[in-house]
Amino acid sequence: MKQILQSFENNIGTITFNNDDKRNALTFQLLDELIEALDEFEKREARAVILRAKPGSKVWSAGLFIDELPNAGEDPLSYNHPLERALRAIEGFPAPIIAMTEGSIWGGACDLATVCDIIIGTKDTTFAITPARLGVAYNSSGIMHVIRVFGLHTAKEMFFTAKPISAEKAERMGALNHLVPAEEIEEFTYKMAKAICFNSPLSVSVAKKQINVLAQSTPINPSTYELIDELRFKAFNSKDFMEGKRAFKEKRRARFTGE
Ligand code: YXS
Repeated sequence: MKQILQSFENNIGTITFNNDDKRNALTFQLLDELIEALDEFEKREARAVILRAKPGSKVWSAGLFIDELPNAGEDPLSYNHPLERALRAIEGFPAPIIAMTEGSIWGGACDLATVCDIIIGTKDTTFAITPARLGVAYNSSGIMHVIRVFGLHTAKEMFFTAKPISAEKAERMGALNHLVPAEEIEEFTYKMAKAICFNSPLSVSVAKKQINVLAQSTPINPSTYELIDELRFKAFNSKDFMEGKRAFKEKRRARFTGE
């Protein structure tokens, strides 16, 4: 069964998560289908794309599919991981991508939403980034997405507590462009997408690229990069990582030892 639904109308592409039984968890299959849908929308010269869950969803996405997380010693978020490829596909897509977020957003899905160009939510939209809950260390590009969108202190609170932050707080931080009533979010989002479609696609595309490049211009020297890589290896090669995954499957709180 396809784990995303896609449609294309009036230059607007729509991708709808279709993995309800697993709370739209981001499986390798769903992520590959998302990348393929974006490739098709680019060929059809989409002028805006909307990424959404089904209307009225309580969970926009539960994050990476934990059963597909690797064993100790392998990077859970390597450069060529399907999530990383999907994030780059969104960032590099020539037109704006709007995350229409109904429901709670977890882990890697928080990264997916923050890399979209615009996020529209309702009062039930929450954001939680959860590596600490599993005993892993997120990757640097994903951390940068969260810092850039939520700000330094809120990003630290999210990574340290692994607790959801509310739609109101996300809107105050500028992470949510708009917080609208649930019954209006679909009309509001498509109205914004249509307004974008009326503008010059080249000008909009160049603006997206310029803003992304300027926002990411942070120098980092190689030894700092190597230090971070070493720290991440320690985390995803830890007993805590294994305990985090086991606890999730056994539906119990993890007992982390810091090893
Ligand atoms: O028991 P069954 O077979 O029905 O399956 C259950 C859950 O196991 C499954 N499910 C997931 N399976 C794999 N990976 C997931 N991320 C995942 N989330 C859910 O879906 C079925 C229904 O789940 P259930 O009964 O818990 O639904 P609920 O409505 O009571 O609760 C919804 C959630 C989202 C609050 C709850 O499912 C939940 O807390 N899910 C895990 C959220 C999470 O910790 N995600 C982080 C994944 S790891 C990740 O993204 C990065 C590596 S990191 O951690 O670094 O950010």
